[in-house]
Amino acid sequence: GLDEIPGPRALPLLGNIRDIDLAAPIDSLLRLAREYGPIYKLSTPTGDRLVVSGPELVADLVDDARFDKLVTGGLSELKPRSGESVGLFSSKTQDPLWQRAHSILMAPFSLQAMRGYTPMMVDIAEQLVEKWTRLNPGEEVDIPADMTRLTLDTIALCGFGYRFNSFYRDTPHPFVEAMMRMLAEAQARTTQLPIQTRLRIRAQRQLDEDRDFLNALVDRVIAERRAQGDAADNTDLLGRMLTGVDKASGEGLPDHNIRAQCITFLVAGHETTSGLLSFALYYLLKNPRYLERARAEADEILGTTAQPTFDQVQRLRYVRQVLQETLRLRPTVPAFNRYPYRDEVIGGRWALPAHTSITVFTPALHRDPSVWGADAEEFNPDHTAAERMADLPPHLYLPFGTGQRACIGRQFALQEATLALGMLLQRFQLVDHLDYQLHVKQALTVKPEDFRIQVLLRPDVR
Ligand code: MNH
Repeated sequence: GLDEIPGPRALPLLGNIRDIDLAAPIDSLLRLAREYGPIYKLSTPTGDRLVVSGPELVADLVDDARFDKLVTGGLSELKPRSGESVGLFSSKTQDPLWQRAHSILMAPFSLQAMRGYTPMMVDIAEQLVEKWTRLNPGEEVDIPADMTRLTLDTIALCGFGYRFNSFYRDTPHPFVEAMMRMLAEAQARTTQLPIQTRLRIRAQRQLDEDRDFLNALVDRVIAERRAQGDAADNTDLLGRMLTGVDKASGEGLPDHNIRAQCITFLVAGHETTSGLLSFALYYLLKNPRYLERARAEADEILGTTAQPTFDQVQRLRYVRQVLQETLRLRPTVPAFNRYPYRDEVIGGRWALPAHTSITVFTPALHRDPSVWGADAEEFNPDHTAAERMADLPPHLYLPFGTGQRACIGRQFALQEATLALGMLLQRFQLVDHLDYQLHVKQALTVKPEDFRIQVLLRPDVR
C-alpha cells in the first residue's frame, strides 16, 4: 500500500512543508527525487501527494484508459460564477463541454493551421526586431519582459484579432495586469486554508472586479465579430470557435465557453512560451558552439528574408531542436497531475488506491541518465535530435503533458518560438555583458529572473 512508498518524514500539521523551498520548489523536488527515487510521498496542506519521475512508472500513468488528468490547484482555484464555463485547461475530461471544445479546436491548433497564423506571428516578431534594432549602444534588454510582450501579443492577435500593442507600452496593458493579479491570487489560494480565503474579502472583491474586466473585453470582441456577420474574417481561433461544430454532438460552443477558451489561451499560451524563449536564449548565450550552429542555420534558411514563411520556419530544424532541448531541462510547465479511475498497480510494484493524487514531475523524468546518457544534466541539442526523438518512447519526454489532455497549443508554441528565435539569430549578436547567472523564478510557470543582455545588429547583415 501507500505506506511502503518512501518520502521525507512528515511533521504533525506541517507535513513536508519544510522540505520544499517555496522560492525554488523545482530544485527541492529534484533533490527529493535524487534522495528518495522514482516515486515518493509528500504530505501537503491540501493532502498527500505522490511525486513520480521514474520512466517505468510514468509508462503506466500515461495510459488514458486507466488514468485521467487530475484538475487541481492553480487556475482551478478561480472558480467561475455558477453557470459559467471553464476553459479546456481547467475542465474535467468528463465535462461534455471539454469534449466538444476539444473536438472543435483540434483542427485550428493542428500543424497545418499554423500556415494561416504565420503572417500574424511574423507581424508581432517584427515589432520585437524593430524595438531591438532601435536601441542605443549600451542599452539593455530585459529578456523575459520582451519575450512576454511577444507571446502575449501573438496569441491575442492569432487568437481573436486583438492587439495589446505591448511593444508600445512600458507597463502592461490593463487586461494583462488584471490577468496577472488573478493568477497571483489563484497561486496564493493554493497555500491558504478555505477559511482564510473566505476571510480575505478585499482579495475576493478584487478578483471579481478583475474577472468582470477580462470577461467584458472578450465579450466585446466576440460581439463585434458576430456583428460583422458574413463579412468577418473567421480564420483565427475565435472565428473557428464561432463557426465550428462538434461532429459527435452536432453542436457548436456557447458564447460563455468561447469566452473562457479565449482567456485560457492567453493564460496558458503566453508565459509558457515566453519562458521557453528566455531559457533558450540563456542556454545559447552560455553555449557559443550551439549558438553558432543555430545562427548558421538561420542564415542558410532565412538569408535576408524579412518575413519568414511557414515552410522556412519548418526547415529551421536545429533551432527547433534547441527549443526542444530547452524544454527537456526546463519544462516551463514542470508537472501535471493524474489519478487512477480504479485501484491500480504501477511499475509492477506500487499499489495505488482509486483516485490517489499523483504528480508527474518532468524535470526529474527528463534528466534520467538511463534515457539521456551520462550528460543528461547538460544542455546539448543533440539530445533532442530528430532521429533520437523518433526512437524515443513518447512517455519519456513530456513537456506538453500526455494523451488526450496534452497541450493543444503545442504546435502553436513551437511554430511561434522557432520563428522568433530564428529571426533574432538572423539579425542580432547577443552580448552577455553581465555574465548572467541563472536564477529561476517560479510562479504558475517558470522563467529566468533578472535576465538582461545587450543586443547588437550583426555587422554582416546591417
Ligand atoms: Mn499548453 C495544456 C505545456 C503552450 C494551451 N500545456 C498543457 C499541458 C502542459 C502544457 C504540460 C498539460 C497540463 C496538464 O496535464 O494538466 N503549453 C505547455 C508549454 C507550452 C504551452 C510548455 C509552451 C512552451 N499551451 C501553449 C499555448 C497554448 C496552450 C501556446 C494556447 C495557444 N495548454 C493549452 C491548453 C491546454 C494546455 C488549452 C489544456 C488542453 C486540454 O486539457 O484539453
